[in-house]
Amino acid sequence: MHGEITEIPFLDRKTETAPREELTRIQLAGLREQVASALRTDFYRKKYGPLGITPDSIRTLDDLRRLPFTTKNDLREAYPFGLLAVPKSDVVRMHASSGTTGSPTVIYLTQKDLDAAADTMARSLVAAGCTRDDVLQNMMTYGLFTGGLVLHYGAERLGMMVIPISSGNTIRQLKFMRDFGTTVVHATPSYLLHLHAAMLESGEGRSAYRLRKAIAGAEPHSEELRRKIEDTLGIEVYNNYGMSEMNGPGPAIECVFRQGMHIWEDRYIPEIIDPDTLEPVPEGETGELVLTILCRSAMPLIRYRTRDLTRFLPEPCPCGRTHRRIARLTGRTDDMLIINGVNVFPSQIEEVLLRMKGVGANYLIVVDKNGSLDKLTVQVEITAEAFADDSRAINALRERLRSEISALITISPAVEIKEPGSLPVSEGKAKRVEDRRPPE
Ligand code: DLL
Repeated sequence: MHGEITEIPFLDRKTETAPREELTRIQLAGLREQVASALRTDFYRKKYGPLGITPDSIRTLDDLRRLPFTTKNDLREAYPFGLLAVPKSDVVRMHASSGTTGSPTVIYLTQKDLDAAADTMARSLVAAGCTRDDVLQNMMTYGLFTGGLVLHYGAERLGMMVIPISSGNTIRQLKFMRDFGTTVVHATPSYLLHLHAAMLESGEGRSAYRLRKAIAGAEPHSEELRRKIEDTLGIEVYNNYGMSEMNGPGPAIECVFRQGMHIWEDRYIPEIIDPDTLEPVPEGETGELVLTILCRSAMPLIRYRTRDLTRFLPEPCPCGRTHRRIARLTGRTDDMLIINGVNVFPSQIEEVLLRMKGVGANYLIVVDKNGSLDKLTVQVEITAEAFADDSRAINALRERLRSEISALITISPAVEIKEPGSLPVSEGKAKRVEDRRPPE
């Protein structure tokens, strides 16, 4: 299957193939530094102080297991600046993603952190076979989302020509791909399928394009879906995993062998735990990924529970990298939905519904497919009083719900107003989400 692979590209061969002892040494030094940095934040001082955790108390890497976990809820509690470890004047960038409620999850970077994030991203792009001769069209959203700017900086660092077109407007995407000879795209897997459908619709086959690769991430996808995209577009698709808390799209990517994602262990310490017992699972078994970031000074995150389920692939990779690989993500341990690459917590939608006058007792969040893209519908019962109103008032309520939800979660849902008592009432735990997307 890999007979055609003749060259294994590296950005930093020495580090990427470093022996385990060397990686352990780097991780231990990095962890001590992160603990020192953590003690400069209000949040960790409060958490670590009573436990007597100091950099000197970390003697071997095994001591990591004695440190408490950090969760998304902790980030909410520390919002906005409780996890900042440097003076605000040293921060040059912030990014944010969805929190479970109104407060977003925010990260901060100094110039040095930003350089490290760009370098990590460049390393990932090289591992996936990108070169400075490539033209990269970044179809992920620019702004607070890391898939735009963090990937952009990494691609520039590598010397690729970057087209910062951002997401959406498929016709323009195709025109730019054609006119500028785009060779690599960065997009969610669902958007890649959508792109292919639009290509066919435009009457021009894939031969009009010079595309050879896609870097795909930000949402779960199966091996079958990857193959489907590869076959339809005639390109190679590289799975790329990250999260804004860990500086976005850089931490783990597939190398040219495309058999699991190398996680850059000189910059992150990965652990895989049983989400119930919180103990490490035996190497190779599935559990929740826990990450400690070592390449950020503005905002430490130690033993951060990603909620993502994966496993280590213990066999050595034919590429020669020593940084361990993780398997394709298989799900999450919380109720976060990923809709066209955007993270949505049902609690965010509930928050809007609960504060709106006229909204009744029951609601249902439905996620479905519209072609290859995801579609979000919020079905909501309104009160008998509101239901008795004229249709203009009901339409106005629907529009307010739509715009307030979309202001909070950044995607616009369809809102269906329902008569009181018309939505199914579940016995026991209320069922608030119906994910009707077919398993790919
Ligand atoms: O999605 C960062 C990113 C951008 C990664 C571009 C890759 C490419 P968040 O918005 O914080 O950040 O969402 C992070 O998305 O915890 C996973 O649940 C999911 N996710 C990200 N990449 C993958 C992937 C970015 N390759 C959350 N496969 C993570 C499956 C993924 N799920």
